[in-house]
Amino acid sequence: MYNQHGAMVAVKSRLVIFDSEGVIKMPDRLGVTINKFIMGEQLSIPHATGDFSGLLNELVVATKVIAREVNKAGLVDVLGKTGNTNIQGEEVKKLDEYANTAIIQKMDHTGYLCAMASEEEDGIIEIEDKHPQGGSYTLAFDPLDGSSNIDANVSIGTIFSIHRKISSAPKGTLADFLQRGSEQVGAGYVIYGSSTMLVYAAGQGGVHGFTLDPSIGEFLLSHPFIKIPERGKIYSVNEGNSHKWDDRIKGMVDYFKTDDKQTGRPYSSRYIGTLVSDFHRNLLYGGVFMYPGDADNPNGKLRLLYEAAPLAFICERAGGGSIADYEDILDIEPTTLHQRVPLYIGSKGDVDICRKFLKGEM
Ligand code: P6P
Repeated sequence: MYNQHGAMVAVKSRLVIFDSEGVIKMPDRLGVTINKFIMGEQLSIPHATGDFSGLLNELVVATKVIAREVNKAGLVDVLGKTGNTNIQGEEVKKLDEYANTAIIQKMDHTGYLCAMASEEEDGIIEIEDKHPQGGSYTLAFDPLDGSSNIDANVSIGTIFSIHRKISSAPKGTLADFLQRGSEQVGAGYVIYGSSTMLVYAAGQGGVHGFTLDPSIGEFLLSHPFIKIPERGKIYSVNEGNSHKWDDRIKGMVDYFKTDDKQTGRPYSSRYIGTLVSDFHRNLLYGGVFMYPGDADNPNGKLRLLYEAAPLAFICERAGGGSIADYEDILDIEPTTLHQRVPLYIGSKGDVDICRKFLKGEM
């Protein structure tokens, strides 16, 4: 149940943290702050130095800063465009830029990172010499996913992926980012929606959700040990692209739309247009999100390193599945920082059906 360093286990669905002196009973599972939870997980990792915990806790603060600004959107001049475009050729919104800067400025002097990568930055973000050097981790992130929805007050999010530094160079290099998703040491996302929620998984641990209580400024444990249903009843895809799909994709989407009570079909169509929000709903309710490659964009739209891979890490830890064409997302060897991949992610049973269509077996 626990080792000499302690551990955190679910006992009769209540969370207790064991430490070397004894048992710290949770007053109730809603009273657990994310910081305490992260420390609890660290207790169960014998060789943990505390750097990973420190990194996560600093990142949590950055997301609170972003949440504060997102929640003011519409009241102060943070809406609208900056007039710039990013490497993706997408218009950069003021909140995009704010979120990007908030994470970089919060994380660059912690000493935990060797480098960062952001959807908003062309190359990797070096840790300047004036800051502590020698960090053991990389942080790749999409600072504000779904930003095209900002002005319409539709939920948006931050996605992050953490790898261990593997290069021998003194500073982080591109090679430290181009690692398979299965090598991630942690990943997560924040949704700025009806409430602000942070979901993460680390190491071999489970998937846990925390909801921000604005009255105390703390993320409190609200969804411990999230598991995605084996099959869902929801499919999420932008059918406006269907004229560009090949027959495999058309057959796949038609399958989910076909009336067949025996196999729980038709599924309901739900599409928010913000990846983290569509993913999060399917994680909790079950279902499959699809962003296929098409005639115009054979590799689809979504990015591997800071969108598909971190969500795939979360999904697999929650018992779900995630594939690109028919290769597991977590097995893909990245070649470039901003590479795009087709994405099929969600309930294992539903993703297996996608895989069969992609292989021409259905
Ligand atoms: P489309 C948002 O711009 C985003 O990057 C993801 O959050 C979302 O899933 C996708 O693009 C939506 O793309 O082409 O359907 O508008």
